[in-house]
Amino acid sequence: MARVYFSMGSNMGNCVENLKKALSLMKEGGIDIQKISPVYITAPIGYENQDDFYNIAVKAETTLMPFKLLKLCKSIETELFRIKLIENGPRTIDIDILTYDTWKIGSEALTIPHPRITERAFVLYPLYDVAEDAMKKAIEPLLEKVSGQRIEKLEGEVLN
Ligand code: PH2
Ligand code: MG
Ligand code: MG
Repeated sequence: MARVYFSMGSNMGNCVENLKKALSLMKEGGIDIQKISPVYITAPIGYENQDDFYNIAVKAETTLMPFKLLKLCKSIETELFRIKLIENGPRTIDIDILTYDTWKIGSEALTIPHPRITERAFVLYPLYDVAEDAMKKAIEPLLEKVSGQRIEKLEGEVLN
């Protein structure tokens, strides 16, 4: 089994429902979900002229190898009607693999660890909530650098 951390985001349609549907399709596809972070409402980064995102992080285990896992994530995005019109633009669901055990992969289709983890509050805060101690320690000093990015916990929303 490989330990995998995911970041997920939605800012089109019913975002909480989109996250729930994606999580259930991930389970069906062979991802054993162990911990889901609270939902965070976050300011869009990269392309600003769009709605706020609903972001979460997920701690999971799977026997799927990285490129099979990527394929599953993409197929779930397609199933949830994700259409890519604008780089970093609005989407019903985005499922990003942040880490896969201690693997390092650098291909055009997949970079692991995800190259922009450290720059994004919408990744770091939810990831901190589900991370193991060593990862928490690594994240702590990074939070200060993203303190300018608006992020707010959606109280009361539990996806588990
Ligand atoms: N995803 C992006 C680009 N910008 N901004 C927020 N707040 N949340 C996201 O999930 C997000 C983003 C590219 O995948
Ligand atoms: Mg992304
Ligand atoms: Mg993506």
